Amino acid sequence: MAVKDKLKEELFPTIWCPGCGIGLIMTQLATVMDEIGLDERNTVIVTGIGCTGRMGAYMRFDSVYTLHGRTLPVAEAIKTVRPELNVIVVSGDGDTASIGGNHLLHSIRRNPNITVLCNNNEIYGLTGGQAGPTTPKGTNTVSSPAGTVASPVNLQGLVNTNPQAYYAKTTVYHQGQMRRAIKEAIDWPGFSFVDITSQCIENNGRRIGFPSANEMLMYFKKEYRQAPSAARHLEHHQLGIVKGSPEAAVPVAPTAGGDGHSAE
Ligand SMILES: Cc1ncc(C[n+]2csc(CCOP(=O)(O)OP(=O)(O)O)c2C)c(N)n1
Ligand code: SF4
Ligand SMILES: [Mg+2]
Repeated sequence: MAVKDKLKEELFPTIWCPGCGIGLIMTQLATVMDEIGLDERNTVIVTGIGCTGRMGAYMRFDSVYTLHGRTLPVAEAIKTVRPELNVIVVSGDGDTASIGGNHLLHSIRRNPNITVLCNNNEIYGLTGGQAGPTTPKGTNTVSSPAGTVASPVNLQGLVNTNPQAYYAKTTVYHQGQMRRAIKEAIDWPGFSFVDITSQCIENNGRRIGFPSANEMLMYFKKEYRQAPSAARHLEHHQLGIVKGSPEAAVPVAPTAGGDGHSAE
């Protein structure tokens, strides 16, 4: 098999704008799938609504194009009835953490063995550039022309409320690191989340001052730095992986004489 066999090239060009970061994620995901032998017999892709959600249509896999924000319950249901399948969710920041935010909280704590790739372009791309849950404070958007007033949601913090989960931060510029993170996340025996900073040049980038997608990529190159490998927490604009432990202690039901925690 080859990487291109994972893609429905007959449907190209894609619907995405020239310079959009989503295609870079799709290519790296297809590369990893080829490397580790994922195909339409052993893997299903679940996507949400938004520009990111169109990825399922371009990959040669069975995929479910769910309602907006509903990727995670659908993915968990598939994993429950077909545990032998690899279940990979591909979802935008808005889909994952705004309308899908409540599902995100509860998927994290249920710890299903699924992988989430979040295309974090820090905007509602499809609908024209409204502020989303990860939009940095002060950003000028269609829905906040004077700058957003709210702080962005802390995806790392949310995922790491589950000590058994896997969280990785990467960008579409750092393709080798992105591939490593996607591969490890798919291998992880529990909830895994890859938070991928990318560019929406059409409905965000130009408004905030980037003349082209390339300038956004160069910004990611300049701004993002690798965290020390032993880091247990990634600082702002640090790339890296924070692995929980599948054996980490989690609260368990109290028993007479017990302390309410599993043994460490
Ligand atoms: C129930 C519902 N509410 C709102 C919408 C409109 N809508 C479609 S996509 C979207 C946001 C997409 O943003 P994101 O998930 O970040 O994806 P992107 O387009 O940036 O890839 C919204 C609000 C919808 N389709 N369904
Ligand atoms: S609107 Fe933004 S996120 Fe959507 S395809 Fe265009 S560049 Fe990509
Ligand atoms: Mg988005």
